[in-house]
Amino acid sequence: SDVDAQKRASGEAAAELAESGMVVGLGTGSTAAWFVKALAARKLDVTCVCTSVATADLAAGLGLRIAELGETREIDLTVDGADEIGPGLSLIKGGGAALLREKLVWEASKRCVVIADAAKQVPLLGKFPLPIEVVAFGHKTTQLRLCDALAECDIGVAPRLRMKDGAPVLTDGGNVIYDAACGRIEDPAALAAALKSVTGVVDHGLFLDLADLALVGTVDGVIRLEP
Ligand code: DER
Repeated sequence: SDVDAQKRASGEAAAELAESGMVVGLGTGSTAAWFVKALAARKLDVTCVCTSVATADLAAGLGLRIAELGETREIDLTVDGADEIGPGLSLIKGGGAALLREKLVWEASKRCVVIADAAKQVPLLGKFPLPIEVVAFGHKTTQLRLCDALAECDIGVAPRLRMKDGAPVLTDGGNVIYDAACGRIEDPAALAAALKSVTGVVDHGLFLDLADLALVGTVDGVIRLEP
């Protein structure tokens, strides 16, 4: 499909940014998977830090050397997908339930590059439901506090527990995910702060001031977006 071709083109373009000797952060999701495959195909001497068990399994299967976050020197380059790319390369991530490990790897990286198909680029964040990672213990109580925090940001929606096959989706870290269909996020920084202030909230999918470059696959090829 066109979308898949755009994801693949952006992932392959990002793989050209890697060099032997680098420590490379590997993102999670279908676009990031194209990057991992293209990186492995280059047969560089790199050490990879993974943002999910799923990515680690893919990378190991392709023969990439893997190290745990914190066990290497600083990460030179992290490449990862996104659910939305907004103004200033502000992002919504977490569609793949990997946002916590992704954000930890991103914050430990010298350079972060987002890869995506053209549909991910939006004029304002919020159409994609914002993933919020919550400790499983008492999460229904935390959900009530999330409603209050969202209301304080003039977002009158109730976050919904993400389910799969009749059970709550659990992250690699054993937490649950709530998705808030905000619609429009006028002040992402204010919302990010409000969410983090709720006890039981581990983190959320707003990635602000973290992306250094976006490589977006379009019908006319891969375009570069700077913050
Ligand atoms: O979960 C994530 O953050 C992923 O990067 C996701 O946002 C993008 O997934 P996709 O590349 O499969 O669209």
